[in-house]
Amino acid sequence: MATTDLNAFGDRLTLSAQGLRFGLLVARWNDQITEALFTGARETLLKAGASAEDCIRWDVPGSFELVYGAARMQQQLQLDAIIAIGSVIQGETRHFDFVCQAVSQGIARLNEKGDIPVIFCVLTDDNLQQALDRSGGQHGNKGIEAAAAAVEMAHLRLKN
Ligand code: DLZ
Repeated sequence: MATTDLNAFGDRLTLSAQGLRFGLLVARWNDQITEALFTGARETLLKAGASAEDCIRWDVPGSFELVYGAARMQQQLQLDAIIAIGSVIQGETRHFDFVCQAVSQGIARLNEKGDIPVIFCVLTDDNLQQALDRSGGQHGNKGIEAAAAAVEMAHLRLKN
């Protein structure tokens, strides 16, 4: 499947999210983008049968803090999967590289060591247009794809 059609992942989701509990962790940096990703993810979970009460949202300042937030969610909440939502956009400094590296490696570590799967819903783009294109624009919404992955991983965890 072409990765440019992010909405198709939601269309292909056949597993039910009924009775499952999800943590949605939202970074405030580039909130125009992260709110759209959150909406896409939440609506997909609801459509798959999750209840609104079982979609628990926490906010963090930026993508760098997603790792800490996800670790606390793993420890404190009874969840079936966590979706870490962020948007990192290239600026003039090397900050982009450090944030991208920290959040991707941090979330990978949480997946290795923790019991609850953490889905990487972090856009890492060269510019705002690329982020818009992937948060409800011409390439769909990565939040939808992330929610479909969360449901699948929640089922995998329960089965294995
Ligand atoms: C500082 C910073 C910069 C420059 N850019 C972004 C960004 O594009 N996306 C994002 O989510 N966060 C950014 N941040 C903030 C860091 O993630 C973090 O919140 C701060 O460095 C404080 O630890």
